Amino acid sequence: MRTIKTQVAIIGAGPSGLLLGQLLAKQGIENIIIERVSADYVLGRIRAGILEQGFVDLVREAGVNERMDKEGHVHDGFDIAYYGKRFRIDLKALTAGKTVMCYGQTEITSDLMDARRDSGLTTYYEASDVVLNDVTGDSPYVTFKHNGEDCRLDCNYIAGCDGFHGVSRKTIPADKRTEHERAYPFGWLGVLSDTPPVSNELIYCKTERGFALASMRSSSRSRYYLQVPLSDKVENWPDDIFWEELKLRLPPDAAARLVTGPSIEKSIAPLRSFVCEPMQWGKLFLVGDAAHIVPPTGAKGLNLAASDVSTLYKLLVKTYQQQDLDALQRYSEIALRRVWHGERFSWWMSNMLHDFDEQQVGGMDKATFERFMRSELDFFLNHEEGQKVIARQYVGMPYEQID
Ligand code: RFL
Ligand code: PHB
Repeated sequence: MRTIKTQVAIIGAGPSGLLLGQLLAKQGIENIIIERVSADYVLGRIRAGILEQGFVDLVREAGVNERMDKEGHVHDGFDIAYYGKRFRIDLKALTAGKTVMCYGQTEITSDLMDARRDSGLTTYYEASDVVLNDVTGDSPYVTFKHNGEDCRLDCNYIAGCDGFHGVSRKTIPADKRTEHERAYPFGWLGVLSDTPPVSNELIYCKTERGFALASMRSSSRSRYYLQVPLSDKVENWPDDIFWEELKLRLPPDAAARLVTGPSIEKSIAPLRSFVCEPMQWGKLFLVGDAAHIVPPTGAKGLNLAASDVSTLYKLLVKTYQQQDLDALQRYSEIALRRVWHGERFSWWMSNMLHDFDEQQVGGMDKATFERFMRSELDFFLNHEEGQKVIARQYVGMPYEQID
């Protein structure tokens, strides 16, 4: 058995784990990351595209902002189109100057991996049999296999950044955690293509045929999504069928501008709202998708992960630099306050913009629910106060001060 020692063991090298590791290292707090798959596999997952200002600031604090600041695009607004109507949410005007940044999760992850390697920080990729031990005791440790060798990582604290399917959350005994969940009866079929986007801002579209989203990664790379039944398969969507259906769901002017081309990635993601409470157990702290999932409609998943990272990072700095050993007790309470804001916003946006194919939604028949949601859209989009409510949440609620 190989024994290694660090201050903070981080489980998972997704954006949460990598960003936390970089921030801690900058403050002189040692950390080691253990990741189940290879770095290439992590980079192959196409996910988020929209970063809130809080996330951008945190990346800058970590000193990994050079490429993001050069290649990321600031978006001042986005469109919501429904049943022939179209509204622009002018984020900048409605929030006194706030905006979001369009820069792919893949790019951020790649930048963080490069920075970690350049700083000489250790990551064990392709680790198996990861087990968190003695989490409520004084000497927690993580055991795992790496390159056929049994390893033991002794540490002070464990950050569970291992996503929804990881081991960290399940380490908290079932009777000590509460899980809140809403699974939606549809998924998003996503396509990435090297074609110019139909617009220079995102368009969220509600139609009788279901939801669609026109997004992008750059001026030459588009990301589109279609709402599809949960039972659907990627094989049912050859490129030409995808483009045809997208055209039918986009507003006419955007459809006319649509440039099609071969897909370079195509996948279906189920939609889920999920929160695990509390987000800590002894010396274990859950971060990002390990603790909560949102449907992507509000562009909040990665951004909530970033606010967890920020909270845990600041509390760990207080613990190590000010010997404030009680600081970390506040983690779950602080993190969950912001998480529930993001959960509610994402759930609300998902309800308003999708076509539910369940017989019953929210205790009423589908047609009645649909009328409520149309009325909700009419109400919020037709006056500035309503638009402000959307804009304020889309750019992201402020991070709580930690003193
Ligand atoms: P990740 O990215 O899932 O990373 C977890 C890592 O942990 C590893 N792991 C393990 N490691 C060791 N031992 C184990 N037993 C392990 N089990 C798992 C995994 O291999 C993985 O590398 O979680 P993290 O870091 O918390 O990051 C969360 C984000 O990935 C996620 O919230 C966002 O992608 C959500 N999301 C979006 N968020 C936004 O803020 N804005 C968006 O525009 C946005 N769009 C999206 C999205 C997610 C999507 N999908 C596919 C769910 C669009 C889509 C389609
Ligand atoms: C994306 O570009 O992948 C994206 C953008 C906004 C969302 C969800 C996904 O709400």
